[in-house]
Amino acid sequence: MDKKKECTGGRPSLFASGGTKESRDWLAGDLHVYVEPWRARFEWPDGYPRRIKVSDALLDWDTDYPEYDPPYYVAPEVLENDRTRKPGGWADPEDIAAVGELPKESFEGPVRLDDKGRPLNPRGRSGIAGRGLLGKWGPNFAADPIVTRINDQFGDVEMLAIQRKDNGLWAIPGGMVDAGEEVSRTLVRELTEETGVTLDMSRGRLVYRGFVDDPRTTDHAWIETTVRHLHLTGAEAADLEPQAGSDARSVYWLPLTERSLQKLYAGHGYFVVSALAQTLRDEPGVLPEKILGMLGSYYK
Ligand code: RP5
Repeated sequence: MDKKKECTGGRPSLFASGGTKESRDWLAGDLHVYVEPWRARFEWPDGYPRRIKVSDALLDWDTDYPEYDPPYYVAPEVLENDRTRKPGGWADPEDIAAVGELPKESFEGPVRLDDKGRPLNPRGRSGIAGRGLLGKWGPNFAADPIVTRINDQFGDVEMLAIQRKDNGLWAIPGGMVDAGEEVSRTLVRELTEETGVTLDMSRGRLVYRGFVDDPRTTDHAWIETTVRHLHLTGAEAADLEPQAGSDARSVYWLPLTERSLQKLYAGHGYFVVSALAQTLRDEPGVLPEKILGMLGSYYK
């Protein structure tokens, strides 16, 4: 099934309109997601210059586009946190020659460089050059822990979600992998810092590794994440006392509906849909059959 969806008009919908009949056939197909850049092409955070709108036909770096001249932007806090100038700084130096070893490979394959030696976004032209708010040239690795439960009263599937301080959007409680940190450690650390909940995420299923449709993306810096999903029993969930912390304004057991999934930050809804679908396939009876229709309408 080709999951590449044409980026036409407004933000692409996660779910095909009109849903599907409660069939399980689609569970036999490939349940992984291919993340298309939409927010990474048409949205940008406050402080960024306006992106150049790049058509689908000119997205690919192999397509000639001599008049392409995107605005260049690197945020002051990125320059202030240059690790070669500030002890504990989390950002690369602005001078690409001073970076040292650039990643040659990422989850998206070999990292291409432009004629100035700067890494190129694996999803093509984004309409902004430089690093924006991202510290690293090239891939900025992150980790996203999905934790779900069934609401005893309503039988809905809920996710332990945080409301981000920077934009008020609900999201998976993820974060960046620190220098020298194992991603398995980041999954647990970010969950604890942002929700106050500590869980052994290595018990969870590896759902996705790759590009994130994050509005901070530029031509030369992007985010690639590792997503793990842990579904809790009622008893395990009942023991938890979530408390918002770090970059999280609030924390909440978010009921997962087409609407709440569609509205999640940086296309996180794709990761959650894939996580639930893989659980439905591999662990029959763990999730309520009533979500079949909703999930099926993504894989239609
Ligand atoms: C998203 O940004 C990732 O999926 C992850 O959830 C998050 C990491 O950035 P910060 O939360 O550290 O800003 O793209």
